[in-house]
Amino acid sequence: MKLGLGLYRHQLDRDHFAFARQCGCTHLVVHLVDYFKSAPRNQPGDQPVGDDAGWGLAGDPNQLWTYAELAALKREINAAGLELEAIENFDPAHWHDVLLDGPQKAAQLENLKTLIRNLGQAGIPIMGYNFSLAGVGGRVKGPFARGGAEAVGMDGPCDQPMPNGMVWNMIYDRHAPPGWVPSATPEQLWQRLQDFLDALVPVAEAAGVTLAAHPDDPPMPTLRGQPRLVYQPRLYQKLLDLKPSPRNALEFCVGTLAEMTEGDLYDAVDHYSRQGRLAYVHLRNVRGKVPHYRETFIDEGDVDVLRVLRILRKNNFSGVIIPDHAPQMTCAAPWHAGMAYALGYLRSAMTVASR
Ligand SMILES: [Mn+2]
Repeated sequence: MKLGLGLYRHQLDRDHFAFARQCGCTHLVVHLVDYFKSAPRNQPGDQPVGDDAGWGLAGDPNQLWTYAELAALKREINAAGLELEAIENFDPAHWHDVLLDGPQKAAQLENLKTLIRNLGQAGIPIMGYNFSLAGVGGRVKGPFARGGAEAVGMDGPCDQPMPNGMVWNMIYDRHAPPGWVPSATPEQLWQRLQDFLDALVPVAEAAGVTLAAHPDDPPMPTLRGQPRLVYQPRLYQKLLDLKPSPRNALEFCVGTLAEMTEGDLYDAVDHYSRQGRLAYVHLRNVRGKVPHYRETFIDEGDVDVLRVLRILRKNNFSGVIIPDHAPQMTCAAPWHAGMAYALGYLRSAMTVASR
């Protein structure tokens, strides 16, 4: 098991790379989507939360991440003494019609294939994604963690419809006509995922890139009137079985699994890690379950983190673990302090779990 840190786009600089090294990380997971673009109510600094208007504007539909850009990023990260393990999340600008089954679906599937080939050529082994219409929405922020540290949570369901031009909690078309995105059925959404995997997995196999699926965060059966795919632990198996291939794998989010209402978290960790299908792991703690939960510090909350690590170790998981989110600590550098705390705890717990 290896320790990693996730960095947002605005954090991709030498200081953040040095910070990761100083915290004992050997690997980075990188977000290239700018979640904070033109978003006054969603300022960079921590994980994006936003409001009903989503996080912000999606990127440039005509600007795919190029091989040159990816290779340069990897070189800088390697020069800082770190490995680039994964890119996390596609930009809604590049795949909105794959999610929505819209008119540009075929062209956008070709774009995603190009992206996967670019990753493979640059030697980046994993592409994390979240096949979701509403995306990570409907959450609240407050002094929920120990000592009043600011964290994220959920206070009941959120089913206000999504405005036209929005998907994955971002705006991809500012000039969309007024109105709401019609609700898909769960069957339609699973079919769209099947189409995505049928198109992408063979390309990922040829490129040597693993596709890694994040579950729905928050794991509600519906959000903003749209169905969700992986909102119970057993539904991850359905995703794997749609396309049996080692390149169809999981961005295994323990915190999100802990927020699910069915099943046993430790059974789920055992079940999926035993199959060798975890591309990488998000590990954080949480108190409660949807639709009422709070993200917490890594050493409070419902999850026995050491027990999770021991199961991963037993099943020979050798990939990267990152704290996907951490509460913001009260100081001049709230994000850094929160992450340093989580990473220090995880580094120690990984040592203990390996004995
Ligand atoms: Mn996660």
